[in-house]
This record gives sequence, structure tokens and C-alpha cells, in this order.
Amino acid sequence: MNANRIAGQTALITGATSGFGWATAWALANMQVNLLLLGRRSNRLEALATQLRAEHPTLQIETLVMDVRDYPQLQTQLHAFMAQTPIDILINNAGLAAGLGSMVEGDVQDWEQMIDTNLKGLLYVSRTLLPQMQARNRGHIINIGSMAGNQTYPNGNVYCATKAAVHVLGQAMNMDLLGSAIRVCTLAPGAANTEFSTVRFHGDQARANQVYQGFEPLLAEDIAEMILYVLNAPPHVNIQKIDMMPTAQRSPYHLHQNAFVD
Ligand code: NDP
Ligand code: 8X3
Repeated sequence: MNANRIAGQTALITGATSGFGWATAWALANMQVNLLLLGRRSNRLEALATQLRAEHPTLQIETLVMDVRDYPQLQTQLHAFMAQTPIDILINNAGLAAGLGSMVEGDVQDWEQMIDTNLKGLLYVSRTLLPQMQARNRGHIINIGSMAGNQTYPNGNVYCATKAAVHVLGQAMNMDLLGSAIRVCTLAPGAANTEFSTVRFHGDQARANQVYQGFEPLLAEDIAEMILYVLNAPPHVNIQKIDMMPTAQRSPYHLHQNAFVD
């Protein structure tokens, strides 16, 4: 990595309690970035914050136990924080797939949870932070999209739709922020071994494990490394879209998955 251009900045990471968000918290702290960590599981958030504070005692590490679907609470809590500490970096990461079923028999509650979290939650957080970023003419937003937003796969329907929407909103943000110094990147990963599939299959760990067998998936640390690269680019460089997949995967339909034996 070249010069550290982000030391001393403050980042909000949504969905910091596991996976990409957790790994990104560590990566940013290692670059001397102050953190506001957001997620619903308070015990996880506190454990992460405690570890980070011990490792990086000079950094400001704060937590916000919050659901990104709760717009009024988001506004109240984030405005209170921003009044003291402006936010320079937003990692719009909180999200999930719930279920893998056809449009014919999909669970409507799953659909609503994905739309409300992946799409509306991202909008709520962005809408709350953007006015301050614009007023300061300073900010960098990374929206976590997905390969699933580039190309739909069978039974992915609503999850794919929410991620396609995230990609569209990334383009829209860049257009609406033309003329400002604020940069927006959509990062679209392929298969990554986090808690994602455990959540998708409603806690069925055996089924989740199968998703990642027979090939080497991305790790959360790979995504965190890419996020660092994007954030640390010089101010005149705006990396707008990144597609990254495991080497063993070239599309949702092209996965080189060796036969495996239990
Ligand atoms: P994880 O399940 O490990 O992490 C998801 C995070 O989102 C958790 O921290 C969870 O925290 C948080 N979250 C979920 N719902 C809410 C909510 N309503 N309010 C606040 N936080 C919420 O999965 P990943 O790290 O893999 O997923 C991160 C993002 O990456 C997601 O948007 C996902 O769609 C996307 N993605 C994942 C890929 C993969 O293969 N893993 C590939 C491409 C994209 P908590 O439950 O504590 O609230
Ligand atoms: C997560 C990756 O392949 O389940 O966005 O769509 S995939």
C-alpha cells in the first residue's frame, strides 16, 4: 500500500458484527481510522470494540446497536454522533439473503426483510449522512453490491433484485454528487465464506457449509483489502465499480467445484 491517505478519518461501518464488516473494521483500524460500528447484535459489537480499543488505544471506537431498517432511530443516533464527530467514510455493508426459493413459493417475509435491509436500509443511512458530507465537500461511500446484482440466478430473485438496485443507486449517487469531492464505489463480490449462507438458510449450518465446499471462496479479509485500496486512492481517483470473485468462479453459473467427500 502507498501512503496512508485515510489516517485520522472516521468511518461508519454498517453490519460490523460479522463477515465483511468485521474484517473491514480491523483493516481500517490498522490504517488509524476511527470507527463507528453498527449492527443489531450488541454482544458482538461490544466484543469487537473492546478488542479494537485494546489494540488501538488512540483511536475513537464507538458502537451503535441499531437496525438499519429503523429510519427515525438512525436519524436521531447518527445526527447526535455527527454533531460531535463528522463521518468521512461510509461502508454500506449491512445486508442479507433470506431464503433461496422460486418466485412461486418464496416467503414474502423474507422478501420484505431483504428489501427493507439491503435497499431501504442503505438509502436511510446514506440519506442521513450525505447532507453533512456535501456540506463539508468530503466523503467516500462504499456500497456492497454483489455478483448477484450483475446477473440473476435461479431462485435468487429478490436478493438479486436488491443488489441490482444497490448497483443502480451507486450510479445514481455518483451522478447526483457530480461536482463534489465525494466519491462512491459499488463493490460486487462473488462467493465469500462468511455467515451469509448460514443466514440465507435460516441457521442450517450443514447446508451453508456445502456452498463453500470443493473450491476456495473469497474471505472477508479479501473484501476488506479491496475496500482499503479503494478508500486509499488519491482524491482525484474515483473507483466506481469493482467485480471480484474467487478464481474458481467466473459467473454465478461458472463455479469450478471439485467433487468432495464428506
Ligand atoms: P454476514 O452475515 O457475515 O454479515 C452481515 C452483516 O449485516 C452482519 O453484521 C449483520 O449484523 C448485518 N445486518 C443484517 N441485517 C441488518 C440490519 N437490519 N441492521 C443492521 N445490520 C444488519 O454476511 P457478509 O459479511 O457476507 O455480508 C455483508 C454484505 O455483503 C451483505 O450486504 C451481503 O449481501 C453482501 N455480499 C455477501 C457475499 C457473500 O458471498 N458472503 C457476496 C456478495 C455480497 P447483525 O445481524 O448483528 O445486525
Ligand atoms: C452473495 C453471493 O452468490 O449468493 O451476494 O449471490 S451469491
